[in-house]
Amino acid sequence: MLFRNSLVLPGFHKSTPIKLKAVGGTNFRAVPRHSTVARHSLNSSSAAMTEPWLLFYWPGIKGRGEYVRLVFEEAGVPYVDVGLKEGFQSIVDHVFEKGTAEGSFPIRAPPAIQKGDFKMCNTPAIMLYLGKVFGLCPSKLEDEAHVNQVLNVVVSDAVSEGRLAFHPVDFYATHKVGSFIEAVLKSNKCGPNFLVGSELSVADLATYHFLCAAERHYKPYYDAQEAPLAKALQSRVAQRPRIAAYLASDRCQPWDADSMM
Ligand SMILES: N[C@@H](CCC(=O)N[C@@H](CS)C(=O)NCC(=O)O)C(=O)O
Repeated sequence: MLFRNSLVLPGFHKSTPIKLKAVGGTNFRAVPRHSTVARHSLNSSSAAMTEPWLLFYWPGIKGRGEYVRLVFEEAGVPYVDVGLKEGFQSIVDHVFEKGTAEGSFPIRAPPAIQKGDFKMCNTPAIMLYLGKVFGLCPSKLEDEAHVNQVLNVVVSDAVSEGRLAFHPVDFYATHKVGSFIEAVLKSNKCGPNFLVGSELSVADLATYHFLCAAERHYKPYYDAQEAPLAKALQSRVAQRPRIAAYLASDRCQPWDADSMM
């Protein structure tokens, strides 16, 4: 695959003083497979460069963690499978107890990854990120968008909907998305006006509409969520001049009757 040539991970060939022994990956030195300058190098301190990649996922099952393991394994990059090494409780501690601790971008559920002080969760998002870092994603914007599309169809929609056949429980009640959004807003160093940074992004638009859909279709759960920052974001987005004009127009369609849409 041509796009692999852009690989990456400056500093990873150096000896790495890790506290936990990294496993997996076929070639620890390998990482720069090609000597070209990385298309997507890690935007981290040099200290973070020497930190190991950590994967947080439940031990004992493939689960969604498998998608992430496959990326590390194919890239030949060592990683610490923290759940396998330290057990189930370590995932509860790292993801749920410390996952929304102040000082870093909140994570919500496993799988999650960490390198230095950078953490993130959500399987397709992790795959796209690692794909870029490890040279497993094409560089042309439209090709990358198509990879992202496939990830979201396969690893997001299909897995979630398939999983519901086995666990037909109320999604909104169990997934506590409101508290995650609240934690993200609280963690924003630019203030709680937007989810990331100091300007509106597509993340704010998505969150706005998700909250509206939850309010519409899961009202008791929505009302029960103590998420004042998230609800304030929802109302600010609705009041943005272009969004308000759109909502008042006949371009804006009615809700579907029986889904979160
Ligand atoms: N959309 C997320 C879903 C994450 C998720 O639901 N993880 C499961 C394990 S596969 C979990 O442990 N969830 C606990 C929770 O949501 O509280 C992803 O793709 O990573």
